[in-house]
Amino acid sequence: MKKIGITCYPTVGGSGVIATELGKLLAKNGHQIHFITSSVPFRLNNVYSNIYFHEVEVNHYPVFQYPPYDLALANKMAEVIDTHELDILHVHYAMPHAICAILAKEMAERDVKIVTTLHGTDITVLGIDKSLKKMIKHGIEKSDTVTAVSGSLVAQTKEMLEIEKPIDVVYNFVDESEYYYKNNPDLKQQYHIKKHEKVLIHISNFRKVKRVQDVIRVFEKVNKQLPSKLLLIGDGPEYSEIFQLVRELGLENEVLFLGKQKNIAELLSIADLKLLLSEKESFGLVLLEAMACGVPCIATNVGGIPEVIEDNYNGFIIEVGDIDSMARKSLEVLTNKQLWSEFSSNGLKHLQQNFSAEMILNQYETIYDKTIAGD
Ligand code: GMT
Repeated sequence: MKKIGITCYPTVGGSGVIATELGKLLAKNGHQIHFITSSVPFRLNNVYSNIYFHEVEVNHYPVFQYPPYDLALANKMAEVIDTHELDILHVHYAMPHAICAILAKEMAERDVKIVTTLHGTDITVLGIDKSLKKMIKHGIEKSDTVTAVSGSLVAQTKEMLEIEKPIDVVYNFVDESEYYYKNNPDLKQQYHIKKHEKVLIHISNFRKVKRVQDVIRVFEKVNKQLPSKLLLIGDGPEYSEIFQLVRELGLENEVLFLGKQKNIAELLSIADLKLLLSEKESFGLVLLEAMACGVPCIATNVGGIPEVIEDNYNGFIIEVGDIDSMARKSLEVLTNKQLWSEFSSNGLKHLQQNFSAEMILNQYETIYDKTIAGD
């Protein structure tokens, strides 16, 4: 049994999901888990006797122009390392979590080991920012072990930050006991979707990199040929622009804005096709969630996506912005029953072979053992 601290962004987002689900699986395997975050991670919705939550509180003194969250986090980490005798502090995201962990390790009396998992944005977006580049590099180099969620992210990190340190690829996973096809014929009806209408789905945080406008334009073309509806799940900075585009194209009755949702597996289970058309994506966890529910995917040829979707096996991979091809391939999957079934079952196979929760949990446990042993 190990005592493991976990720090992540606790609100909605793939990295928070992975960190929390990993914590839950580790706890099930007998480890003692300590979440050190700004609020209770949103996926931590039950009571677990060996999972603890330590809230990072920031005091808003008038002398501070900006409340020092990162320092408060480092202080809390150091406190938890010593009082709970942590063996490992596993932080998700180099910025700022790895930096805080390094500072905490210096302050703590106990020799904790730091494992940092890179999820993407800190490298692909922040890594380009000169004001943070040195800091991110420092966080990675001073961590005892670094993992990244795709081979593509490892390559990008090494290239952009000129890093020699080995970085292990540990793919993301889905909890198959939660994500599976859930038969619920009434749900389609509740959304006023007719039986014969095909359902396309997009799930994201509506940031610019997600190119949700492309999703709308692809759907417009599909909808001209095939009775269909588009479910948009999530919320974020591009929301109003997307809403405006849907109006301009006269698709208000065909596009359903569902906002943030919790029961994603149920919504995926009424979908026929998943679209993820981002210009940057280090992994694309939502693709795994779709595959687990038997939904074929169309996604872009960027970042870690080709490590998740095998072109013409469990979906199609298309160049960013190539709306015509995206629409053509969407129609192909949606109208060819045999192809759809092949993609659907290949997706499940691919998931079990490469991204099963058990397999990934094992990989992290091996990494913890090696890190503690100093290998
Ligand atoms: O995609 C986002 O904007 C959210 C971000 C996050 O913090 O969850 O996602 C990143 O981490 C996920 C979990 O590893 C990956 O599945 C996403 O591909 C990655 N996002 C990007 O690289 C843009």
